[in-house]
Amino acid sequence: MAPAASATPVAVSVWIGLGANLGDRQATLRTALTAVAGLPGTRVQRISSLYRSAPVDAGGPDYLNAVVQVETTLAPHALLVQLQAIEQAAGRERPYRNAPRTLDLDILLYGDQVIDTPTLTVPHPRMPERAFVLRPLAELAPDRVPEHLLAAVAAQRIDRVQDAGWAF
Ligand code: PH2
Ligand code: MG
Ligand code: MG
Repeated sequence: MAPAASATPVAVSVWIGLGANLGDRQATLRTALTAVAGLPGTRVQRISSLYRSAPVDAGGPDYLNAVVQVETTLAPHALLVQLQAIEQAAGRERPYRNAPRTLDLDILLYGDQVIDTPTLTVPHPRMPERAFVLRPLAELAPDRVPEHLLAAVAAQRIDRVQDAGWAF
């Protein structure tokens, strides 16, 4: 039988990467998590540890990075628009590619979907070469992070931040 027109959209598990290397990085990431938790149709499932990492293919101060797993009924591009609004609210500027930033929110995985549009590519295309994505993602979704990828980025400088204040 076909679903009723008013059927509730199915919630999908989505993993979002968070990064910041300007300003009060940890405060910005916390505020961003609160904003993500408040998005329509969205529930935070788990948050990874906090990591400090050297900039990859970029300059500026060290980054703080983490990954959050949500369940959301937002469609991929609708979620992207919402995440960009949260970046804007954090004072994000885009003077050049990979410029230091107050906040970066990237959709890493949207369920099992493969998305290739001019504005959104999922899985995130540079994920496999970035320890600052793979390490926190492996905490939450080890089945999505093969060991050989972790081994390949083992030389990148990244440290888990021991900070009780990060626990939510
Ligand atoms: N983000 C980038 C480029 N380089 N390096 C680290 N360590 N962390 C990031 O979040 C990051 C980066 C572009 O989004
Ligand atoms: Mg990014
Ligand atoms: Mg981004």
